[in-house]
Amino acid sequence: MRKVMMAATAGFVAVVLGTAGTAHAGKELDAIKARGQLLCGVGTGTAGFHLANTQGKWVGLNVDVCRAVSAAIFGDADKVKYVPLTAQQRFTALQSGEVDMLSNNTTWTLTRDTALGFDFTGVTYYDGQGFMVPKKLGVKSAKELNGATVCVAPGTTTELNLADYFRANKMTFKPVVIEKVDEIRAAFFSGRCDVYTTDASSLAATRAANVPAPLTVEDFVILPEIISKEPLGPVVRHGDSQFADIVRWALFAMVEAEEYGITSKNVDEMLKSDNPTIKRILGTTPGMGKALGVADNWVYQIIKQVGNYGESFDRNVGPGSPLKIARGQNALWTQGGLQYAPPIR
Ligand SMILES: N[C@@H](CCC(=O)N[C@@H](CS)C(=O)NCC(=O)O)C(=O)O
Repeated sequence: MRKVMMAATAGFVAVVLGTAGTAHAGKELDAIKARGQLLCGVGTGTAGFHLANTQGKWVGLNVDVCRAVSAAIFGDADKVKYVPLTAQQRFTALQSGEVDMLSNNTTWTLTRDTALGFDFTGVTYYDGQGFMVPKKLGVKSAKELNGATVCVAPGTTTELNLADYFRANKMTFKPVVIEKVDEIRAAFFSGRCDVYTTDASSLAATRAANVPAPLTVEDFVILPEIISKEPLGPVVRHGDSQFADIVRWALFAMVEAEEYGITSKNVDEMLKSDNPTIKRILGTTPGMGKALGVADNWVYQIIKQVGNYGESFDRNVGPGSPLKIARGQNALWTQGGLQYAPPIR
């Protein structure tokens, strides 16, 4: 009996060791490869994050995460079909397989990560909920919003935090609940509501890109209060850990590359680096790609075609964009921020 058990244990160990070191393709990854395209669920149109430009090309920080995943899987950042979704539509779209992943300013919460059957793979952008009001109202603080009419999107953490915040501060409000973001913006700018509340990044995007003439940016103020934590990140369905790992490490690779000074401009030069960490990251020392189940030059492809996290941030939402958002909490941990990638080793 003891012998049998030992033999069984040895067999188990052999199986485990035999599989270590190579990733096994899961069903989602197989389907993506067979299709030759990643189906990425994005928002319907928010400057800096996910927006189809005048040529119909999707651009933004969230779009870059889709592109990074595509570069890791296909060696080509362009093998992505973008599926624009409202906040209300996004979870059904992911559950039903209409998209492989979401990269659309979805907040990581416990219930979404568990009961809805999803896994969050990281944080693309650390955000928090804010309020925007017309300057002419003369409001300086969210605490002065008692009785206000508030525009908000359904199926969001925004809606829930709004109710909590007003209740906690013994204030009342009249919600104007609108699903489509362009209709929310139109309602707010036409004065149908006194206040627009959403993630502060989306308020900044809306103020920078969507104010209709003759109104100007100066006619609107974003109030100082941030009433929640909104860690926004990519989401996948439960069931294919390998695909989840690829999405997780594609974003980490962008962050890690920034930390090690690897950019889209210098990545070819960096291939000659003899720094052991950089060699592992870029695959000149092989092994990391194999462990993840992708090509060993996966990070090279991401950085060459998409850029590192800082490049993407600056270009899409930072100083190189109309949004001009400060790095703040989204600075690297080495710069006092929260962006931190575990080591690629
Ligand atoms: N982060 C909040 C709010 C998200 C939100 O309002 N929505 C998305 C829709 S997925 C958005 O960015 N809307 C603007 C757009 O569609 O571009 C949440 O996850 O509930």
